[in-house]
Amino acid sequence: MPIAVCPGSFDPVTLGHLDVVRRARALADEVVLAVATNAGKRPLLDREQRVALARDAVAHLPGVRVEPVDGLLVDFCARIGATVLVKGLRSGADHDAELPMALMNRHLTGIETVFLPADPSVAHIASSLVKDVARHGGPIEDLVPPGVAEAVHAALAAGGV
Ligand code: COD
Repeated sequence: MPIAVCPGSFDPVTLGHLDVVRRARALADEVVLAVATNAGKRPLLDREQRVALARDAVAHLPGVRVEPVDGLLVDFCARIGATVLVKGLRSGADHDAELPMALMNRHLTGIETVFLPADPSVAHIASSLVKDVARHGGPIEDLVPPGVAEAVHAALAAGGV
């Protein structure tokens, strides 16, 4: 059975990400949540925080671990013997953003990407919207795993954007 990698920025990890990870685990013996850098996004949380929050969030899931990724995602996958990437799709916009990455990753090493349609119960959740709601004083506790809301509020209070 393959090792699957669920990559993302996880700034912060949300209940939507966790749903994808859980469902990926049903398809693979081992799932690695890979905390990578999206060159197009400036993160609110530093990578150590994103990794720590994701580790707490998956601690109860057997066969799931969290790793930071430097450099190309496909090189990380090759190093750990992962043969498939698993990503969630919430909308046509996600598809348009994800398809070029899937094709480029396959061009680079032949790795395939499997897309899971977002579960309707979490399809409205995006890390960027979670941060925006928090910035404007709205409630985010029911969008993220325990402990994440506090970390987001603390980062915003410290001047993060
Ligand atoms: N329901 C279902 N899926 C969801 C939900 C939800 N509510 N929320 C997010 N997702 C999915 C997203 O569609 C995405 O597939 C994944 O979860 C991660 O989302 P984010 O926003 O945390 O992460 P991104 O999109 O910023 O991640 C981009 C990467 C970091 C994976 C990418 O930039 C990358 O691979 N970087 C490493 C360097 C590299 O290899 N670059 C070349 C890429 S071709």
